[in-house]
Amino acid sequence: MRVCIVGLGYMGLPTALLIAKAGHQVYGYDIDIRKIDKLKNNELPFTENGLNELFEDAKANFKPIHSLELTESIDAFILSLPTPFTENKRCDLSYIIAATKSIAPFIGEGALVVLESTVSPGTTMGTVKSLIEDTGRIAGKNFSLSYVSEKAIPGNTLYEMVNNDRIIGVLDTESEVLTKEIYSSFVKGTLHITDCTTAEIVKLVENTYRDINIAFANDLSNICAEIGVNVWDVIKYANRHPRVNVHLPGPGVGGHCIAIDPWFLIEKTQSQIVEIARNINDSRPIHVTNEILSICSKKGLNNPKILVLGVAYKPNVDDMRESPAIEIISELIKVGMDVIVHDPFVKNIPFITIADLKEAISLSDVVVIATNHSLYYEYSNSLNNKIVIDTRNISIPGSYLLGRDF
Ligand code: SAJ
Repeated sequence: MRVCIVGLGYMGLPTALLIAKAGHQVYGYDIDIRKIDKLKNNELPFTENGLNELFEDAKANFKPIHSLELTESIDAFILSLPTPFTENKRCDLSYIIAATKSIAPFIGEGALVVLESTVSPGTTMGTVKSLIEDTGRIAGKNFSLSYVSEKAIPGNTLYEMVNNDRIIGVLDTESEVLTKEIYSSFVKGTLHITDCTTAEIVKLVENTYRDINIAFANDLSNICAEIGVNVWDVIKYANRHPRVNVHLPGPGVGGHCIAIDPWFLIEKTQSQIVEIARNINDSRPIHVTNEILSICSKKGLNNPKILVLGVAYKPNVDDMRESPAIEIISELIKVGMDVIVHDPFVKNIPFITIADLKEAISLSDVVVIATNHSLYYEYSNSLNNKIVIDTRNISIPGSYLLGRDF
């Protein structure tokens, strides 16, 4: 098949290369001209485990393009575009709308359009379908349509894209046949077929399930601290039950998925539990900040130097999108605290950063563990004479531990 991927980001580019490696002729389009130029120069625009090797294997069938005005006809377009989060907590479809309008003139008779982005329910059968139909074609008659989400996690993207099951939403039988022809060529997991809106909701439910579970763990950490027991032990032992899987408490939920997708799920409807969970998790950075301030004041510290360890939203990645650490640091600075930060992965941190961890520790009076990067476990002994506030249970004797002490 001749497949055109629109949007060569963290998901779109690996998908394009996997399809190309499987033997299809793939065209990769992105509005970012620099990205296309890089790919044409044999350079990848970002790193991911195994991506270099995949690029080598896929090159013969992969063509980065500056314009959608192709001479060859395309059998399938795959839209893999960002859906930002608006200020009023809604799914911003502007990239999808623009991309759908730009591919619409090139959708030939019988071609397939696949939406891969995370969207609010009904987007494929609503916005995408009607924008294409505005050009005079009818879905199911002149073109096919489907929704396919991915569930890959940074660092393990390629493995998960190939091995995870896929939930594929289709308009009709022809859409199913064409979509399976593409995805069965590189996915080893099972392809489950349903309708487009169900598949969109499934993607949102996966992350909402985790958000609600983490909110429960966070609530539990408040309960345990009030009673004076260790929430980490409580969860560890509760999870010995074969059907219990309580997630872990922490300073908040970061990243561009779990902190956002639940809002898309309830965009057109209402749910108490989803909203409560979101609000519990969103309130965590402030809860932790207040606790840091209260510990400093209890200890009689006047203008202490506070070192925050980790600004990434989770361990061993360089991604600080929606990171709770950012909010904690900003709040501390806002109330006049003297804050320095360290992170072994994140570049261009917008706060005073000390690159050398030993030096950062020696400069500080109070150390806040915001992210459990592996490196910090090795340094737990160097923190002995510091006031340590641990939000991730990295086990430092004498520390103030979230879910036991606050
Ligand atoms: N967190 C907790 N407690 C936990 C687990 C996580 O506080 O028990 C926090 C983390 O510290 C982090 C945030 O939640 O700040 C999210 O981290 P994560 O690793 O759980 O999730 P993401 O956002 O990196 O990736 C998720 C994954 N979804 C699920 O596990 C259901 C991934 O599979 C998806 O591909 C991704 O969202 C996505 O693209 O939707």
